[in-house]
Amino acid sequence: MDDLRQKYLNAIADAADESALEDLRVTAVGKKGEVSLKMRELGRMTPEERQVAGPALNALKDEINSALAAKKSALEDAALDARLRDEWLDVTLPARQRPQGTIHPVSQVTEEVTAILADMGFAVAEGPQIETDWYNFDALNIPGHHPARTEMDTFYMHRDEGDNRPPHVLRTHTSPVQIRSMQENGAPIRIICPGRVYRADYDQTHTPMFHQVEGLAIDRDISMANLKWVLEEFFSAFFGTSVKTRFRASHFPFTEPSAEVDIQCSWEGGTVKVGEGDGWLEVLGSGMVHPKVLAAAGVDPNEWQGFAFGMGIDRMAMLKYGIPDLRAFFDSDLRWLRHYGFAALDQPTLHGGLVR
Ligand code: 2NM
Repeated sequence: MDDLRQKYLNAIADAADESALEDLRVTAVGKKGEVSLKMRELGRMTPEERQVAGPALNALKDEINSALAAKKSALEDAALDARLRDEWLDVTLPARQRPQGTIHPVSQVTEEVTAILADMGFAVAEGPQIETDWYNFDALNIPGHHPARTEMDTFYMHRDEGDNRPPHVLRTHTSPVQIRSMQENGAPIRIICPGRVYRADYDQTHTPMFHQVEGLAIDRDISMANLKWVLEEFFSAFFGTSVKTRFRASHFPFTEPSAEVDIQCSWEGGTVKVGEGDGWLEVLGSGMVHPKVLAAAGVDPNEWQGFAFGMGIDRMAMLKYGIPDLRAFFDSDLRWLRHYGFAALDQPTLHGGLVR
């Protein structure tokens, strides 16, 4: 029995891993293991022999089981120590650099304009960038012979011969969104429509795609006086300083009367500064919505009236943030985007004064 004990205790001590240990358990104390076979011999012994051998065999079995358990836990500890040694992480290392985008000035200014006008009760409306010529022109009282409708100014969608759908265009202004909103919601209505618009024009100050925001306020007694207040309030909030405005009589097919709006500025050393000096800068078109336009949108012009205005977002961004060249807006030059872009968390709020 001592030989048996020594043999198994040594083998257990030398076991390299848990599977070797399991093999030893089976050969020593398993059902057909060596110790178990010895226990079967107890039956053939005299009672006196059995009284000595029985407890001794049981003690041996317990001793081997304890040694197996102790070795198993020692192997587990060793495995854990090895993992802790090999698999460590240096959590003090600086994080990897991740590419960091910026908010485009057009997005930033769209948010700023929206925040100011939303605070005055205007909701944001959006619509398709491909429109029928009815929504883009006819509903806005722009007649068939008007120069704006020619292919010189407007992008027409290709149409196969025999295609009987009405002509489609890339919208040249966001006014069709306002027509659609009036058709859907009727009056009273107060909305702004920011978005992309398209005109066949490309030079120093024009890109074939640019951004516009148009406003519309229709109710029973809205007048030019309300328009003037909204715009003066808007420009002062946008530029963060009180800005004088100048209304000049003008003409648009979709408004009557119509006014172009200039804002006060100074010209010094080739740079424009808004809200100071005695110069003027044209930034906006506006007027009282033409009765024919209201009627086309399903709003009764005998009951309702109101103003509309439109301005270029890209141009407002150039003015506010001193960006000299419009074409660079759409070059996707990363150096330009990093220079003129805004941090993602630097969002405009009214209480934050809207300024950087
Ligand atoms: C401008 C100038 C004047 C305008 C008119 C409308 C509509 F759809 F309500 F008739 N929306 N926007 C408008 C009026 C736009 O942009 C220079």
